[in-house]
Amino acid sequence: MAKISRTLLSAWLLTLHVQLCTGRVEPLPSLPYDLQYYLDTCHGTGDLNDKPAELAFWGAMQMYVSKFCEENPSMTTSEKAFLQKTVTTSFAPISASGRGKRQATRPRLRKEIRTMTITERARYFNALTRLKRDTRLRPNIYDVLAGFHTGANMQRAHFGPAFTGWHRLYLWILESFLRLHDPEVTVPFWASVLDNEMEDPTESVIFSGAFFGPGVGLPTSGPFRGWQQINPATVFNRNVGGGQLYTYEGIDAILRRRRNSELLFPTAEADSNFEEQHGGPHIFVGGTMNDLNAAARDPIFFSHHSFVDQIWERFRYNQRAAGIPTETDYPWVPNDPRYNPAQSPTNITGFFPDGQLNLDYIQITGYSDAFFQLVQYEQVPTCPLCGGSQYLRCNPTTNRCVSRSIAEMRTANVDIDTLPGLEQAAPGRKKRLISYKENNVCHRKPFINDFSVNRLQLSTAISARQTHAMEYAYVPVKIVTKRPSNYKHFSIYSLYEKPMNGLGFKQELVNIGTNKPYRSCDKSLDSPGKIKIVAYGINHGAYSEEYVITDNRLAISESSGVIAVKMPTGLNPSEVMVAAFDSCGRVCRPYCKSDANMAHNSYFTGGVRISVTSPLIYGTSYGEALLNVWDIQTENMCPTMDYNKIPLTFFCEYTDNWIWGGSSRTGSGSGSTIGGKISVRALRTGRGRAGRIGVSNPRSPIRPSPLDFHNPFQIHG
Ligand SMILES: [Cu+2]
Repeated sequence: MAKISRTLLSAWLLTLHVQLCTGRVEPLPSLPYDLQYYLDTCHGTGDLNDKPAELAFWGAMQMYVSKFCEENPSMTTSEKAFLQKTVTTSFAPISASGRGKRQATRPRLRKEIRTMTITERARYFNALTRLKRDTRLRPNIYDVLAGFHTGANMQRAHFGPAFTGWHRLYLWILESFLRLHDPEVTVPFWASVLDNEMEDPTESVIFSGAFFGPGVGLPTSGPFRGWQQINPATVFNRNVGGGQLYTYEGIDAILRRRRNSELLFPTAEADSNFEEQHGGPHIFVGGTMNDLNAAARDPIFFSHHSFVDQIWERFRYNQRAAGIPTETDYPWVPNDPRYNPAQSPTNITGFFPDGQLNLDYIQITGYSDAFFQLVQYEQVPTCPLCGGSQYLRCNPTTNRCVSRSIAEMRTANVDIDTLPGLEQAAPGRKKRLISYKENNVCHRKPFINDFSVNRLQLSTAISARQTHAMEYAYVPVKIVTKRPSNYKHFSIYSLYEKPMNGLGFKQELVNIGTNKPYRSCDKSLDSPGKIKIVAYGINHGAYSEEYVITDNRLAISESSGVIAVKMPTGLNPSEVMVAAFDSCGRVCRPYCKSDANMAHNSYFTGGVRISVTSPLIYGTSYGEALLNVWDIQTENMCPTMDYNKIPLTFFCEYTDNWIWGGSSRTGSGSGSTIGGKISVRALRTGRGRAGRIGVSNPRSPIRPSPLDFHNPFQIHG
């Protein structure tokens, strides 16, 4: 009897809330203007045939959340003097005034880190640690430099033509400061293309104590052991295994081009989009590196960017050979709103706190040919010798060098856990640390990340969640996956090769589109489908990740997970952007509960508002969220899940639709796709793939840059 009335009640509730996500998890009618702008910029075309959705989405979110970051604190007079002197000295050979008297200084030679000697590696890591302990700038020089890559500077450094030049200058500055401590060191490059050739790149020697330290969690071993004690507020962590490392194919596509406009936003070609490719390793390293505003706290950032710079120099070499003037090939169209004004060739790079120093360098400085004389790169190691490195081997099948794994080195009895000559990273003086305001650089730490994506140690993740139980609300989500179209390992339940006649699968359901996967995706086609769910705060800076397993062998598979969002209060509902991707970077479409029938026209952008109005659909802990949807109380009954209590569902169907639509050409509020289909066809027709150079992209033609409007969410102090 009680059961019947409960059923009736739920049926009534369902009717009441039709067209709404019940339980106060509601889709936002439109996304914030600036977020929509970044989504438009980072994608650029109307469908997902030409780029992995995760890369485009990630880029847009990184730009959006930069507004929650804080800049470096103001400096004392002596700090300013020190910074000014060091930078002026290092830039003398580059700046225009120094042109005539460029000295015959020995070029800084940057090598692949696995081809360095043990001593060279130890000296590089020691110089980093000394910089981290050097309090001539507060809290220390390393952290101040890492703070350059945050907040407003993201506008100057990312998603535009300044990307390559800005990071080139940034590397130069870091290296110049390192050389205060050891005049011989240069920033080695991490050619992640060598790790990408491995069966499992997460096992690479790169993540051993003799190189960059552990790939999962805090730097508890390796060269940066002790960094947490030097400054607990800026410690980094990692969570290797997502995203995609550099591929030879991706690099070749870049090197085939001859103009920067073919590589850089907003006009980059899909297969040679340099900045987008560079995002893959950021996501792969995960943790702090996954958060662009904090990424430079992890020293692997600079070796990743050293490789980015090496690739760019190879590109410039080809430009020179083709007679193209490298210094002036800066893609810029005045008054074209797709170009961020912060990246005009004459705009400041913003490395130094505004108005505090009499020096800054303009964006086009990074395109200077002075670097051609000042920096040299070794080649990426090639077969058969692979740079003579014991950490690399030649794969005769591909004729490419491959990084060795930690296990391989152990088998060969090579010590991979320690690095001789490493200096102890003892904490600096306490007095200095106390004066450091903890929030002075971006403090938007990833919330859940100290477990391995690869191994899926979910229990660790759960305990990590519980430490934050008071601050976060936990929202259950459902994941429905369709068997990936390229999954060939198990054919019994195929929807493609052997249609399941009589089971009612329609062709349009099983054959929707070809969402572009990561290039390295073939390796990740294991039977468990790893679905990553991310939640970015859009009216606050919190971020969380969750991983859910589905079964790729099945035609349709279902699972559930819990996402953490900042706890809403009566006055401040929590607004978040949620998204889910499979391990190939393909996007899953978000639906609200009332759309449980999976009607194809009712997915939405994933922007949701979570408020405190009852009935609460979230829990105050991970466990409570689970208990909300699982009935384990009833005696003598097998636990049952009430799907009505799950407000969000992601359907991983490998669609090629761009789900964060909202093109300005539609005229309506961006992203208001609830109950209305994004007109993919319309987007496609407008999709110009005109000439390689110049203005070919019709997306977001009239949106002014977000710099031009007031930002209601700006957080200071
Ligand atoms: Cu950057």
